[in-house]
Amino acid sequence: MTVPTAAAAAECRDILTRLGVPASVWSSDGFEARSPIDGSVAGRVAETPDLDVVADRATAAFHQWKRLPAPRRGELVRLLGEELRASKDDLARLVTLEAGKIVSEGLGEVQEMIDICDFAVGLSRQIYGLTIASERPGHHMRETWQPLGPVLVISAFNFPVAVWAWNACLALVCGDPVIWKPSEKTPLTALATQAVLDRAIARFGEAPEGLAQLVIGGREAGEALAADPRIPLVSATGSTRMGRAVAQTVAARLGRSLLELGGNNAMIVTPSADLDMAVRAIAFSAVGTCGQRCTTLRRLLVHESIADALIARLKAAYETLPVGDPRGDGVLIGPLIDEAAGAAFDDALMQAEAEGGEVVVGGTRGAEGPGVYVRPAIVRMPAQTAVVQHETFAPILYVLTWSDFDEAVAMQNAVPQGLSSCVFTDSVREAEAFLSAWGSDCGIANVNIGPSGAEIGGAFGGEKDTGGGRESGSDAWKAYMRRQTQTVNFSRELPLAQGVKFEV
Ligand code: UN1
Repeated sequence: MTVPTAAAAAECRDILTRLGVPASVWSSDGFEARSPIDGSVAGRVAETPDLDVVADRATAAFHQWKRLPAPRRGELVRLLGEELRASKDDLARLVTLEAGKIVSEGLGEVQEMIDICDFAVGLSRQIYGLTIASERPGHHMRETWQPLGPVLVISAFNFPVAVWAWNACLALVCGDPVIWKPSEKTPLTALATQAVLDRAIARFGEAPEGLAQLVIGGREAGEALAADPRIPLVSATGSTRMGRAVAQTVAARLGRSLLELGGNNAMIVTPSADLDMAVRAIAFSAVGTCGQRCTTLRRLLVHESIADALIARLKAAYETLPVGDPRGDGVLIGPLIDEAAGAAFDDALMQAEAEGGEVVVGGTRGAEGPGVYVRPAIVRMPAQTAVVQHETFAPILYVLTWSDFDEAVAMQNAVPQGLSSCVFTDSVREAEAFLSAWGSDCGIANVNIGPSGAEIGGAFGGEKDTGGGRESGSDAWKAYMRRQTQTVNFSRELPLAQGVKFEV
């Protein structure tokens, strides 16, 4: 493992200044923003004092924003895409510094923001409804999508800016103001993103005040806003525990929630699989982002005839994985976000061993120091025990074997979470069965690629404990709008539906 070289904090501050975030904002009292690279404190960010004002402003902004034609709203998002392109390197570097992602993944995250901007600009001219045949003569029926109102976006540390962009870009073109409560672990990337957005807003010229607000705060801030009836939609990304709490609060006031929660993603490897490809896919999806993606590969379900050979190849690959300062050339695995994540890694490995698991490789901590660096682990498990059922946000890959393909699919589905899944096979029968109604029960199902690294064009999200929400592409935009069924009578009669007679 390579040790951190230059103090991450100093670099953070340079970038913040370049991106236009004034020092007064990140050098006050409040939340400590630490770089996981070396534990240095990069800034202190004050909590947003008055959430009532935030909700009021968003409500006022809604009344103006919804009157702008959708393609005009799309113009703001187009400008945001331009600003993000101009700031890509700086913002990506800040993601590396604050979330610990390697350089390529930091850049990838900002690219994901740019991609959703492009998608949303196109969407702004494609908010299509339906026309419906009316049973009554001289009547037209149609279904129209209307702006919904302020959207609260609660995002997690692991995709500190892209998940905001998925939500915000769609919300803005749909006519909804956005309130963003980022993870308290990554306030600096949020401030920087807000500064980039502010430049787009200034160029746009007709955005109402309060159209896109940032709220710095902890759990209580998220809870208070989730309970606020002025906010019709709460889109939350994070742990299942957090999502359950948010969903209950929002449901109690009959609000709408869009949840993107934990995953426990599996890969089924069959005897016909191309093992060269499988090894590469496993490495990226199991150890990339240091195992801190909701789409991270956590369970490897291998046919018993190839298990030993595949594990041997993975063990060899894992032994030489470059772990270290994510800014370093060739480094593929940066730090865990904090010591609590390190403790969860240790605890899960201990529990796995107690439940009959055997650590094949990895599982150790790096040199002493404030950054939490670990060697990704592979653990052979006798069954999907309690630890395997649980999402530990760290690079631990559990390996299990099977003898019959139906058994493998049943194993893939036998966990509480339902985000992403995949099969490696050259058999069209197995591939299509996996994608069939009796195949994978997840929101995402792939063939011959890993479970992580989805493109923005598809709807992103999953079933069961993952929360059921869909964000990003396809028709995920409909969650951000209000559906209205409209009936227009252009005749001189007043016929009633279902043939009901009512003469007065
Ligand atoms: C997340 O980890 O919360 O599919 C999102 C992926 C990324 C998004 C992950 N595009 O891995």
